[in-house]
Amino acid sequence: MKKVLLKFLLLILIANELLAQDSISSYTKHTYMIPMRDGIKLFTMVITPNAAPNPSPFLIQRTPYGADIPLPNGDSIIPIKLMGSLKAMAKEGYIFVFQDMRGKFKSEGTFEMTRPLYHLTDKTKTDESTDAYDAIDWLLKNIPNNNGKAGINGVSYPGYLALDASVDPHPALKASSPQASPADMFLGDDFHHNGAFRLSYGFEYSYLVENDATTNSDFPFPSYDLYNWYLQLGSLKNVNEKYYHNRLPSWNDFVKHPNYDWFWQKASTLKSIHKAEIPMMHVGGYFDQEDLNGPQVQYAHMEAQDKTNKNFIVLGPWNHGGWERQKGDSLGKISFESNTAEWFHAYEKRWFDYWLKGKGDGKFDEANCFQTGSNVWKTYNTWPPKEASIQKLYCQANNTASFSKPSTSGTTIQYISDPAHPVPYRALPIEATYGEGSRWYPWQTEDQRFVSTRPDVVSFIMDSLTSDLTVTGKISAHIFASSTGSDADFIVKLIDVYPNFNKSDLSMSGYQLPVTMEVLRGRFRKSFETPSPLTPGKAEEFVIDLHTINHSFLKGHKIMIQIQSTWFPLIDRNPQKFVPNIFLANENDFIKATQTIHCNNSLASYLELPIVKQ
Ligand code: PG9
Repeated sequence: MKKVLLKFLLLILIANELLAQDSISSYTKHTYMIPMRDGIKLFTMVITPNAAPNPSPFLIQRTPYGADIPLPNGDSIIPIKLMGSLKAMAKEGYIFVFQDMRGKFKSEGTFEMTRPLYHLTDKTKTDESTDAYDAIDWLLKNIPNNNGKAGINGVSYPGYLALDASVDPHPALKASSPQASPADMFLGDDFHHNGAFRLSYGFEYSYLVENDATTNSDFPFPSYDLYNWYLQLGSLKNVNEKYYHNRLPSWNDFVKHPNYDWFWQKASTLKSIHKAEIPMMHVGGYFDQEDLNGPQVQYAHMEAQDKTNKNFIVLGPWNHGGWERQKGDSLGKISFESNTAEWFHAYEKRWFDYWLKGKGDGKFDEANCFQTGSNVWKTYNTWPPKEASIQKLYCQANNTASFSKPSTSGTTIQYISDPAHPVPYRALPIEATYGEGSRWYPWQTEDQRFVSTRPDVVSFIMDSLTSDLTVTGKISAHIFASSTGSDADFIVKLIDVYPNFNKSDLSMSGYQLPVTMEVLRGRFRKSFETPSPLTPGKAEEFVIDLHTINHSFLKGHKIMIQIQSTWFPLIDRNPQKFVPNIFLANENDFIKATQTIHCNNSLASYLELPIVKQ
């Protein structure tokens, strides 16, 4: 996300010669060090409209990535190229506020990764919620011509900060839009998914924000393709021994807290943020490579207590923050046939205009969820829609998939999973996550044919569909499997296989689009708090939450289920032998294992698909 933030801020800087172009107001930059309740001062850039006819509301973003822009205080600027919805909002006189969070860039204090909401249990403590509160309080009293109202939004870490700000909010904070915000870093966002450690991301991101408080840092990799670099790294204990030398707090916490203990639970917004106190619009992308889960689970969690209808969700066909800076008309090779980001910008403006300026009728649909495949925006009164009928798509032993339960007894499919030759999660080269030319951003739409023929990846494919089949809601996988090892990862993908021959775009012939995919670390199959070994050779059920989707598999396409046990270096290698802490495993703990997937009438592996009429 870092690159995006920098670009965003630089785009505010537009030369004065553009001044007379249209109705856009000119703005002035001022910076302040705003005192928090504990005396720590936070760097804040305030961009105020020069000739706003009426008092304006604040729209605030707080960030770990650097809030300032290279322009002297008091300079006049024209925000003609602001990103996303801010550009349209700027025409109408919002006061834009960008603040460095505690301990980053020009702010004082100490950075703490996803700082828990300490004030909830100890009123004397500060956190991201109290910092937002104190900043708003100061802004109201010190920035002239404000209308007494504030909104907050942001993508990813700034989205997480918007979510935190909405807890015990300042009375002037009238609306919040956390976008691509993580919710739980052990269960399903940046650092772990279902307990499996996201190696390349965890390693590179902790360096990015914690190597140097005053800037963003890229780890100095000696090579461009990092597949082999990560493989040669060997056991994760080499990270501190060879590179970090216990210097990065987040890496040390990964090592110290390999299970879902108090540390992860205290930082989980699912444990601390239960209801919408002010209007909330959660925004997420189905192909978000960093925080796909957060918006979905946080919305669902808060919806359970939403008695006054303040909780809303927008889901689009986007990667991480894809609605901010792109048109949203495509991702990788997949077209969505319209500018979905532009649709969202207009919607977000309408949202904040209503809550902060009283403009519009205030009628917002509960859920706006783009449907991929058919490529249309859909609205829903409940999300996911209740009318879906759950059908089980079964894996069959001859590598087929069908909606009927296998009738044969004892049939299984086997593959050998070798941590010395892990399956790459995307086609090589694997560039540094935020490095030059990185293909990290669209990887979740990548054609899976690059691994489908590997012997350690098994596929189950349906016949071509004779009519469209729309799946709207939560997908879950129920895989019955055994292993010769005492620990194992299972990665499950739901794939849309395009027709074999596409005359109008040959390169899409037979394309294997992963509609959704997820990993489960086997040791956590019964409990994320207390891992337990597998019994070699004993079949067990592995239940994997594959998130909420809205996808039409079109007539002529095929549905495919794919299963594998490594996904490297996105996910660290499971030693496949149960060890107390994988971060401290020895090299000889990593062993080959034979995985057996059961597809028979007594142990039938399947995916649950919520099927709707359209
Ligand atoms: N995915 C990033 C992040 C958010 C929150 C905590 C840690 C990392 C981001 O893009 O900001």
